[in-house]
Amino acid sequence: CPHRGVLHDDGVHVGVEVERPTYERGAQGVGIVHFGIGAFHRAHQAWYTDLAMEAGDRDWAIIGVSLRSPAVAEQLNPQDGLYTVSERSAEADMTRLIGAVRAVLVAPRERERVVAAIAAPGTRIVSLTVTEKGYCRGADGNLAPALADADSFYAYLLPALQLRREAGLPGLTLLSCDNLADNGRQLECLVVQYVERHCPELLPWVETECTFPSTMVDRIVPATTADDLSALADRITLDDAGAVMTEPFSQWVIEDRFAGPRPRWEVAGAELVSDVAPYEKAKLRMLNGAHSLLAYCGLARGYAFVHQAIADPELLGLTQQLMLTEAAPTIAAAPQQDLELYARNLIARFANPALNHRLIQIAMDGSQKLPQRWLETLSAQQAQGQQCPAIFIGLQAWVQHLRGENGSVDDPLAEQLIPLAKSPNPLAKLVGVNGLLPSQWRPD
Ligand code: CS2
Repeated sequence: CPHRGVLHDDGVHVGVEVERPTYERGAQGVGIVHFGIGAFHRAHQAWYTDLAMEAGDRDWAIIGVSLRSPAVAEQLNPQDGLYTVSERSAEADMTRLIGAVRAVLVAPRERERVVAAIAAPGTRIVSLTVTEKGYCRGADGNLAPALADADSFYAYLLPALQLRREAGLPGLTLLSCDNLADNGRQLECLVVQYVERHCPELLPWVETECTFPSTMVDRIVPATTADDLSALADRITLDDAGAVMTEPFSQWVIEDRFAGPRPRWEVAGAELVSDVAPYEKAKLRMLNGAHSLLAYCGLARGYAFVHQAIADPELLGLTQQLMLTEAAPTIAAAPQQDLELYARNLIARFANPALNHRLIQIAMDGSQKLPQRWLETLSAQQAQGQQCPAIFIGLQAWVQHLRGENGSVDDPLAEQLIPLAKSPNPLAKLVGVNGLLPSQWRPD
């Protein structure tokens, strides 16, 4: 459309309703390298970093790294890293232009640049949203050497850490922003195992100079569709190939354990705490647990979106049961946490009709998600002699999903899981025997 502008650094003419950074982007040094620059990072950590820069912080620009696909680099680099975040609700859409991302590297074809970016003196934080499977864990939760290959983030991190040590540079804060229980501890164990295997002499330096804070990250960010892009372009009279759509709500709780300086993310509402566990457990078991329940049960009933599934009175009841009767009693809440209020707010967020959050997006990678979302609740309740009927119904719907009843199955363990789901007595095989769940779920 000839009337639409294009995003780039010199002269961004966006409509008046679009908020935009007032800081000087060109004057910002790079402080963060982020692995996995998908829509979630752009609507969450990069958004917080942008607002910290807006509040006066300097030199926290982000180099984004894609481990596989060149898609985000192709969207953002021609736009000088600029993109918009739109917060959508029934009432209105609010759009902000984000200036925090400097550039996007495609790791397999820019190996040296990725390593150099992490090894650069200005870099102090390496953050990750590589999804559950990106951590390359085996069934026992330890590093699976066969998975942690040259294309995993470990292969870029290790040489960069070696360069930093040789140059006498400070260590890094390695910040997992994925939906794993104890994500900081898990990342620490896995990185230590990788370093032990490939360069044991670096280990003492990693252990003393680097930190691995745990985080709870929360913002619902559906995959952007072509229709979203064209509706946005009409509204802001600008084509943005990297636009992300999200909800007004956002939460980031971070364990205050940094190896060096950090942006003041708290100016945008991040909470720095000494123990993330209660927030992380509530989020994984209540929000994500409910999401997976709505995904498998909702798809089975023919719904496509979260807001449709939660409008079904039976699924609403099941979701409330999972959150309040099954998950909440397994969580030792922090004094300021009110889990009933949390559940009410989650239902309202799920009902947001403007988000168009697809159930099939949530249904993917069940083998990686269900241990921390359902099985930990189930195991804690079983230890008290209690059953979890809502989770049980969810597990049955997951088996149906694995049998292909909602279309093809997108899961790294699909090949192993599908035959089990199709065999007699599938749940016992899928979830473990004797009512005892291993802390890391094994498919066999
Ligand atoms: C969702 C999450 O796709 C999924 O599995 O449950 O991405 C969820 O939207 C986020 O964790 C919300 O913070």
